[in-house]
Amino acid sequence: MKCNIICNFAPKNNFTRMITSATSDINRLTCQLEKAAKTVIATHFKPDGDAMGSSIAMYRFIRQYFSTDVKIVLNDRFPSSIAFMVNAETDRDILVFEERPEDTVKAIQEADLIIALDFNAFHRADRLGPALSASSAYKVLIDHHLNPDSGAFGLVFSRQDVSSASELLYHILKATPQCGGKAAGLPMESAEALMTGMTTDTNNFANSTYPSTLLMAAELIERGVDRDRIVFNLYNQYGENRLRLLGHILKDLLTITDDGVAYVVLDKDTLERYGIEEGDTEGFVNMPLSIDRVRMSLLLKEDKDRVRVSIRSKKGISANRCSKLHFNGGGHENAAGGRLNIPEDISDMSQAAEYIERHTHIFITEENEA
Ligand SMILES: [Mn+2]
Repeated sequence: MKCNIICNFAPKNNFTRMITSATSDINRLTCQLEKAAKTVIATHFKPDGDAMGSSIAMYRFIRQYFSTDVKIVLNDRFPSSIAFMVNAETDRDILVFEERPEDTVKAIQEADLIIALDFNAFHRADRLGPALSASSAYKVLIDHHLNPDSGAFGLVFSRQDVSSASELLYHILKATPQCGGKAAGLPMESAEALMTGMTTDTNNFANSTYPSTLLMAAELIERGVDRDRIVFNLYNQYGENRLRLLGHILKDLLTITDDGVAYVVLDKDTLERYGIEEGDTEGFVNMPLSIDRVRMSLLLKEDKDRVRVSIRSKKGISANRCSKLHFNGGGHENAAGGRLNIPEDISDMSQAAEYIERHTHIFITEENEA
């Protein structure tokens, strides 16, 4: 039986009611976990701190309280900068499509329960998308992006007034009968992973921080989470190359248009020259927003056959809308992702700057207010 329900929490910032008023949906989730023989946890491609944090938290929670077999499926491997979250035991249950395509697809096909975290539609799982869509498993979405593809799921928890999927999952797990409304009911690995995911999605409390976010942080610290260690692991463990590249970007690569659009294009050569891995450029796209006249910031990275785009904007400018209209993507109001396809959008990387300037000019002058 299918039941499409948008999880109806209480009004914004009323976190006490927010946690309790979705009881029936939460019961439905735990009931599915009790019934399931094989559960698959899925998240978006190029998994970041929130994607991995929420996935690992869900995984450890299931392992602690349910007997279902559980696997985490990824399109591609998580960056080494967040590998501290993944212990050896958890890693054995992670299937990466780019490394083991058949096993990964088989796990999805055999699952009778799929839990999708930190993405709003299956195509965001890239090459896992078709198998996830085709599966007849019961599907649950737990996400904080705009425009969830609700029709593709039996149960939907979708909120935009939370910092992260990790935060939303925290409130859900805490409210399960297993946790009994207490953070103490969470396995320690879940608690740590949720703190990590929330921290990366808020840029360490710099954005999207709500009362419910701070409540979560307080309760997790009380639960015993070593936040100092998490922050150290996230922000004090980079290689020298990252800061050297940042210097090069700020000195030579950053362009700011008359519309107040800052952009940086990182081609393969540059990324290789500095030995940049996935995760190393985390946070770079936010930096130009510190400049008074910059209203929107874009970071483009060449990646195999396409160009990945990150967009951040100040209040009043919709990164989500700009990405949807010009960069084949979307996300949140002030933080979105997208891509440029070669050769559909640009013939090669040398065209990227011109594309950005032309399209963001149209967007800023004509479409943002529409
Ligand atoms: Mn997220």
